[in-house]
Amino acid sequence: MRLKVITSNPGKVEEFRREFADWGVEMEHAHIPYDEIQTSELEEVVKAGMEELRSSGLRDFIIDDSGMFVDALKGFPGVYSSYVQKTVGNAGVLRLMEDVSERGAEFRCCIGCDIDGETVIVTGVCRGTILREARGDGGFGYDPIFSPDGERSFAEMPLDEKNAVSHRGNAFRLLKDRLRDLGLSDTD
Ligand code: ITT
Repeated sequence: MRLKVITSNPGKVEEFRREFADWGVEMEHAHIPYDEIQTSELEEVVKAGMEELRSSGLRDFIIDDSGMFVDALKGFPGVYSSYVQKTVGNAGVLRLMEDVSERGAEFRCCIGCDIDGETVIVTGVCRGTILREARGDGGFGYDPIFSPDGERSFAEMPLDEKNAVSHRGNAFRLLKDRLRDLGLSDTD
């Protein structure tokens, strides 16, 4: 089985490859631009992206729209996570959180998969906290400032440990369940 992972983010491709390595699925990184519509729901972005890509004739692909939702900021940056990361970055988020004691946040990851004529859309969530300073060199994006256990940041965890608890890892597990239900897995 071969799937194109359509993203501008090589970090996501690495996570997909690692997670699907034991499934005999080959993940091919592809840069194919599609519109990310402006809405408050990740699922809506993914649905619209899948329709656009399918109507261009593309088949057997995966897209992923994710965001970090900070409780004290009423869910910001959320669907604006990409823009905020590119503009003010982790330092900007830490500045916004400087005098805030309520540090709760969650990552959400919505994955859309077109496979064998089927469309599957799943969402995974990971609760955690925003750290007081950036820590670690692994991962990408907000990984240095987000911790799922209040101790280590995602950027301080080996990839397998991040996948075991992360929003994307949780979405992977839901996706695998759905692919199994559809009889599309190489394993039981
Ligand atoms: P594509 O849309 O091209 O896939 P992107 O990096 O813009 O790539 P998103 O819109 O899904 O991806 O992500 C929004 C932001 O959240 C972006 O800055 C990411 O780096 C960040 N992000 C997504 N998943 C993350 C993760 O697992 N750890 C840390 N940051 C993450």
